[in-house]
Amino acid sequence: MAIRSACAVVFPFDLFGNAGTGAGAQLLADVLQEAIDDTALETQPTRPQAYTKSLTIEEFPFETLHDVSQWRDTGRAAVRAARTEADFTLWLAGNHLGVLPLYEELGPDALVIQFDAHLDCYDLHDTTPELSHGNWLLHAQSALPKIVNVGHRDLFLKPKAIRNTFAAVFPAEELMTNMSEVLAQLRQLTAHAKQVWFDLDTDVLDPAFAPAVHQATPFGLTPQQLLSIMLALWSDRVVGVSVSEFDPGRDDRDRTLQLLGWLLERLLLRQAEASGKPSR
Ligand SMILES: [Mn+2]
Repeated sequence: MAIRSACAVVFPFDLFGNAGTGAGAQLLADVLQEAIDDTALETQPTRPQAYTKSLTIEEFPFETLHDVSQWRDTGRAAVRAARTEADFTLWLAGNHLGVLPLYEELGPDALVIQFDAHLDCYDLHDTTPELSHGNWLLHAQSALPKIVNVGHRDLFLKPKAIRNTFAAVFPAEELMTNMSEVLAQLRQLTAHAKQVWFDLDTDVLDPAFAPAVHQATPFGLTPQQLLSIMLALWSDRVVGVSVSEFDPGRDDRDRTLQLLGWLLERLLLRQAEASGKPSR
């Protein structure tokens, strides 16, 4: 089995909303580094060996004024470098705004399945007109990918405002009542995409399972729903996964950390193991 390479980019940008989430990106990178180190020490054959040798981790700090002012250019260059070096990219962002350079770089040929409680194209009275974590989808400098939201709980936007930004949206309540139909529609959408990206804003999950977020919204997805959708839609056209909005300072006994860490390891295995099933 050919080992496919993966690059994890740590992009702990968390300005303009939900400061503290940068530390979440760094903590998830620590989980991956621990998986690499532990696997290297293991003398028995284990499943993580399928990805740990070909996984690299690269961090972009935001510690100086220069780092911060260049964040969008740095982000786009980081996406390009990761996608040139590896078959698969993990993008560990601070707040959700930290995936904007990624979306711009993916461009209109890609399909993004975006798991988010919110539809980040808000233009309401309490949203700042400047770029923020709540309106970043309105601030792209180049053509965005086709975006499909899964799991939102928005109660504000009218269908026309949603259609301007999203190719399709599947609110969480639709998943609860009609999961198989939603999956069928998602399968059809992904079947026609050249490249598929999964973008996970941690707040898509119900706060009962993932409390470490700033905009905790009830009636969210269960971890089981999230994993089953991701695995059902997985194919070799899935080129990457991003995670954002995890603030460890708001976590409860590391529940969110454990959940996201396990999920990342599971998805790396899925990407590395040809069949996606554990070898026997
Ligand atoms: Mn959100």
